[in-house]
Amino acid sequence: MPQVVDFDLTKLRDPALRPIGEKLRRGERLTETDGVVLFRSPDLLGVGSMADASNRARHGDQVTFAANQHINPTNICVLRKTCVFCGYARLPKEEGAYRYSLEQVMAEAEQAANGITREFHIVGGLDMQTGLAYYTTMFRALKAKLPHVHIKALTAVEIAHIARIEKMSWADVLVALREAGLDTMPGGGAETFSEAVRDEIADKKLGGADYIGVHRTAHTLGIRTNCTMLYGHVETIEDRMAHLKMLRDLQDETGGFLAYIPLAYHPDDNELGEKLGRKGTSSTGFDDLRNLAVGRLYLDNIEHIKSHWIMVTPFVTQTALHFGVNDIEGTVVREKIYHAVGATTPQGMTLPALLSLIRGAGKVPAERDSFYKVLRVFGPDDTGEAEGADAGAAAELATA
Ligand code: V47
Ligand code: SF4
Repeated sequence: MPQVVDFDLTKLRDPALRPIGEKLRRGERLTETDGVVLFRSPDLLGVGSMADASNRARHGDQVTFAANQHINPTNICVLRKTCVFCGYARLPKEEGAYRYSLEQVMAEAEQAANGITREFHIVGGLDMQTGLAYYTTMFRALKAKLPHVHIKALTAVEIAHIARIEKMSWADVLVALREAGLDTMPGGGAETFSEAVRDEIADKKLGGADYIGVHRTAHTLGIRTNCTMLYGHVETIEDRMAHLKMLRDLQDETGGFLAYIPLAYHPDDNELGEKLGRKGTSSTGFDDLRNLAVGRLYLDNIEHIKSHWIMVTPFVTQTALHFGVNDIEGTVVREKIYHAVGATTPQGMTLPALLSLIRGAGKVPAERDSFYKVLRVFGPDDTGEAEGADAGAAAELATA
């Protein structure tokens, strides 16, 4: 919910931002029109300083991260030809197509057996062969082997896909997955909700209203989720704001979103990038920072704004800590989706690297669990070395 933010209006060079700064000072909610002004203003520092003030009012100088590991069990996807922005998916017989057996998933997860990982982030393609049983078996096996590890799995699009091939309702699929071990859901698959945009970049994908519908169902069942927006492709500023409005409205209704993560479009090795002639030109740092700042200011009912360093580089993520961001993607271990479309960032980050990134911005690092409970705050000289039995994942990471 909006809160009164003690903000110094003299920081704003663009007069168009002044009414927005005044609203912040009165604790008033921003409108979609305000959002358009924020996106269009040349005064990025003005926008950022408002987002920073709002973020500090909630989180002070603390920046959180989780020790997580991505697992992408299959890249086989029925939408391979129609999600033209995706470079990760393959048709079943295409070169590079893969589908992990349970043993392969467990082998990848074993990397976590040394105690590093607290969360698995599991997402993949819409594969006709991976129905409900594939995932319930996987989640049960993971929980049996590593009961302490949180399972954040399956986007709304994957839930709807499983429901369709199993002829079940979204709710029944979610209940079955939860019984097998699913704890929360990631926010992927949202792209940009505008129908015109979807027609151009993902015309067969679950629409915006249904993405919201699956998340509403999850929230109603008590399953918390994240939300995202893919930006920097063919969408307009108005499309972005209409998308954010749908997210904010659902959050008003359910309060089920934990975090918002804007995702920067990568144009390499996908049909859309070629069509747009954008090879090698990802989003700009300017736009990355602005998307995060607008997320913080407009989505006043979503507590956590996360920067995904894999997509926008660790350098932009570090700067974003002064543009409204209080949470950064964690250790990851191995990332496939963005590295299929031109991401040149590392596939994982060690604890010392994360700590120095956060401290380098003058912030205080803290490890969190998947529900954002802070597990450990790192003091200025804390290297993450173990401090007794409870030092946990972070300590192990320091030596990894
Ligand atoms: O929905 C696909 C995106 C998303 C490209 O919830 C692309 O904590 C850029 O949602 N360029 C999946 N992006 C990943 C995701 C996510 C990531 C990190 C954290 C969380 C969370 C969620 O990846 C897809 C799609 O929007 N994607 N292709 C591309 N060419
Ligand atoms: Fe499949 Fe997701 Fe890629 Fe679309 S974005 S082709 S649904 S893996």
